[in-house]
Amino acid sequence: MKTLADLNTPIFWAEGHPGSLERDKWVVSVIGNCVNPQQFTWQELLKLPQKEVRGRLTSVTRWSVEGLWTGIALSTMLGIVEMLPTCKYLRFWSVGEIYDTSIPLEIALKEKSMLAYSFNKEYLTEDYGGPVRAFIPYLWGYKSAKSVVKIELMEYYIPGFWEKRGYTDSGEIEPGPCRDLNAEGEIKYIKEPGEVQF
Ligand SMILES: Nc1nc2c(c(=O)[nH]1)N[C@H]1C(S)=C(S)[C@@H](COP(=O)(O)O)O[C@H]1N2
Ligand SMILES: [Mo]
Repeated sequence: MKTLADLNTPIFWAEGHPGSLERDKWVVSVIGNCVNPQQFTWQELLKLPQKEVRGRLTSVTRWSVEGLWTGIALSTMLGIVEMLPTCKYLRFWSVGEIYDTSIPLEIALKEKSMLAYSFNKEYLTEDYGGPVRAFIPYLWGYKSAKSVVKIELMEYYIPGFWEKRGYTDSGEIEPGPCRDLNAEGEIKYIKEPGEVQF
C-alpha cells in the first residue's frame, strides 16, 4: 500500500515545518466545554477504540488523495471527556499553536471524522501531520489540522489560520476540477459539494 509520500501528496506547513516530533511523548489535550477535560498521551490514545475509514483528503488547492486512515473517532473522544450541550464547535490546534481551525460539532460527530495516526497502515510522519492529525474528509483539507496538540470544545466559532486569510469558514468542498493523486494527478471533476467521490 502506498504512503502519502509515495502518492506525491503536497506537504503543507503554512506556519513552518515543526521538525522532528516524538511520537512516544505526544500529548493531546481536550479542553473547554466538557465535564472531564483530559490530556491523552500517545500510549493512551492507542488504547482507545480504534477506527479505520477509507476517505479522501481534498485541498482547496485542488488535489485529492484517498486511502485507509486509522485513528480515534472524534465522537469517541467527545464521549470520554463528556462534552457539554454548550459545545457547538471543535477548535484544533497544531504543534506550536500558530495554526488552528474549527469545525461544527455536527461534522465532528460524523462517522469518518477522526484524530488519525496512520495512512494505509503506516504511521503518519511529521511531514503529513504525525503523530496525530485531524482527518475531516467532509471539508476542505485546511480543516484537517496537522500534528494536533489541543482540541478546544467551543461555544462559538472562531476563524482559524486560513479562514482569517480568506478561505471559507464552512470549508465546504466546492465542485470543480481536482487532481486525483491516486491516479497520478489526473484531473477529475468534483460534481457535488461535500465529501469527494470520483
Ligand atoms: N498545522 C497545519 N495543518 C495543516 C496545514 C498547515 O499548513 N499547517 N495545511 C492544511 C491544508 S491547507 C491541507 S490541504 C492539509 C494538507 O495536508 P498534508 O500537508 O498532509 O498534505 O493540511 C491542513 N492542515
Ligand atoms: Mo489545502
